[in-house]
Amino acid sequence: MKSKIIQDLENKSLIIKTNLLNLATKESIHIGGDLSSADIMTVLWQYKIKYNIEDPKDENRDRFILSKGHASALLNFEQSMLGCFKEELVYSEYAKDGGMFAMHACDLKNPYVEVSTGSLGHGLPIACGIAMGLKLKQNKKNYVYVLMGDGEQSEGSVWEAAMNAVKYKLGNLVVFIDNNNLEADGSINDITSLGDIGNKYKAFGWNVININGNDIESIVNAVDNLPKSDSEIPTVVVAHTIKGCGVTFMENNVRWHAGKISQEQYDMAISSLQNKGGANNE
Ligand SMILES: Cc1ncc(C[n+]2csc(CCOP(=O)(O)OP(=O)(O)O)c2C)c(N)n1
Repeated sequence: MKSKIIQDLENKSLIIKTNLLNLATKESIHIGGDLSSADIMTVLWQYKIKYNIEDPKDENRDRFILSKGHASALLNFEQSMLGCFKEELVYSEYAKDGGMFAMHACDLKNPYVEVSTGSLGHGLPIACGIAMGLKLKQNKKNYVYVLMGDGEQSEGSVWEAAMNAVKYKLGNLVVFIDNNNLEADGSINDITSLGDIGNKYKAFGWNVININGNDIESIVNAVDNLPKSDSEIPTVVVAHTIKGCGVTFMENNVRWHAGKISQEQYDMAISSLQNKGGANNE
């Protein structure tokens, strides 16, 4: 039987996915990659990350960097669920001029965003700098979490950072890769021929964990068993996911990298989500 913690997180993830679909009736969002990352983000934000909603700059917070910055709507809903701001604000201000929430994560508009992202390949190098500062200069124990896409791995800056994370022994750095096998306009293999991501990181000296990234229990198990932040090897969790997870007509369909949905599509999407409760729920 599933524990109460797992059931609670599954319910929360379902709410987040529903919120994303609600928003997608009003605005074009990156729905496919939001849905593939939703279970990972729910475990991180509603279970794992040490965060003070009263003070987003609290020096004892864990850091989180959304390197796949186009999934900003997902981050917004996770943070509203945590209590950083009201959910209604996301609906009224997302992608609006002068509003708090941009289509890509923006720290100038939203104080709960650690670092502005959207241009792929920048999150990991920035996270390495932050992790070095925390560990080597300040002697702090906080973790630095990063969420990257698999398409994003084709940016060279990712691999420069991957080498440096090992060189500087950044055991406080934990990267999740949303390995949904699709990017904006095609499959990863057709575009970059990435091969086995985990083996590549292993060759660079990382601690590699492979999980089903659409199964809350597997994600919780991974974050419960992370090396201590004062260890010396950075960790990458390769999360095998489905783009559009939970919504049958969006799953593995590159058409739904981004888009707005009609009322009819919304109804279909919600009934699909409720039937499945996400891809791997029993
Ligand atoms: C440097 C850079 N090049 C191109 C883009 C345009 N772009 C936005 S999302 C995306 C696809 C990213 O694929 P992936 O990292 O797999 O994200 P996911 O499928 O998880 O949404 C691209 C190419 C960008 N944002 N930044």
